[in-house]
Amino acid sequence: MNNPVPGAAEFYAMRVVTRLTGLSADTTRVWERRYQVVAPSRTNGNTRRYSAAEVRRLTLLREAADLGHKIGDIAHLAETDLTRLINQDNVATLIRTTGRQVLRATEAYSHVRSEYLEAIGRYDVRKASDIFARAATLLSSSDFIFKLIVPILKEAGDRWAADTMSVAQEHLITAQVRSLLDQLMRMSLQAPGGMRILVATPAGHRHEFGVLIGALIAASKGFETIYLGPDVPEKDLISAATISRADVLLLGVLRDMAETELTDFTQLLNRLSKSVDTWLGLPPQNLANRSVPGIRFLERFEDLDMALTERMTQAFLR
Ligand code: B12
Repeated sequence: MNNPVPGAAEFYAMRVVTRLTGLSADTTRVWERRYQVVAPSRTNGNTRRYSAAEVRRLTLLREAADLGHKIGDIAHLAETDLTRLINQDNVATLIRTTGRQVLRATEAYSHVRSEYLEAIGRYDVRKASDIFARAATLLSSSDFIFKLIVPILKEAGDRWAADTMSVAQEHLITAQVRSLLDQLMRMSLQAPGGMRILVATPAGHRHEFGVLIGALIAASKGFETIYLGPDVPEKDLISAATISRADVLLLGVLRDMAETELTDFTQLLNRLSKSVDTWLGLPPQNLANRSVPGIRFLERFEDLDMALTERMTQAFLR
């Protein structure tokens, strides 16, 4: 075939497509041949190359098919209709899987959250990760993060503070959320050359849940997210940002700092702002100096969501 050879950076080979969409190569080819769901370009050697939009479409079709729709019935649907169909079914299925037909969606979420925390309480790691995996496939990423993960981490924090959750159980949850982040990153349709965000807490700050949630939000919005974890020294933050050519460094702090530590922290932020666009997530009552030039302060996850959208729009318009 003499189609223009797509640039390697924008088009995906079958082996990448199967990983991103969760479809086998055979199914992808059958859907293409019988239902013309996508029309990939070909290289000079006649090998298929799929665009990011085609990968997204195949992923949506796979999700809808997993929810019980026949491919013949959905193959012609536009992306927006497919997304609507999947979201409607997700809530319906979530409610059904809880076994209570009349359960309202909010109650279904709280049921799933307690099921998860009970499994963690029994150290039933398999059950707990099954619950996450099921919810992750059934829900939109934003519902999954804001209605399940954020409240679970907050509840875990409260239980830990009330001594009803052990350090080991807290570590289990953290490990599961990290692994979710990995999966989200692998599934994300981030095109090479897209926005990259580094996420960490600075040295001396071990509260990790806030930045983990931040990392999940960024990954779900398509940012290439590099999660460095808690307690990262300044020189590592700077070199990681430089070497990875990150667009944004997202930090988070939770605990208060004494006066000298606050002064040092302001200086750290000053230095970081000269190397990379730095954002800091923190509680509203935290005494950190909010007037450091070049630093963006975020007190709620919604603020982060908005900042990420703004950053994507700027990059798009540039
Ligand atoms: C879990 C926990 C720990 C765990 C952390 C485990 C981990 N892997 O993260 C461990 C055991 C390590 C720990 C240690 C300590 N902890 Co602690 N910890 C907590 C706990 C129970 C939950 C915190 C949490 O993760 N919440 C989840 C976050 C996401 O929820 P949130 O705070 O409501 O977040 C909101 C905002 O703050 C903001 N936000 C927060 N982070 C981010 C990040 C981004 C990117 C964005 C956009 C927004 C954002 O947005 C959220 C929505 O509005 C809290 C008590 C509590 N119930 O909150 C104490 C708490 C935070 N810890 C506290 C303290 C004092 C400590 C220690 C000093 C205790 C000690 N004596 O050793 C050490 C300090 C460690 C260190 N050097 O940093 C205090 C802090 C008090 C203060 N005002 O300074 C708290 C409040 C407990 C208390 N009431 O005294 N802790």
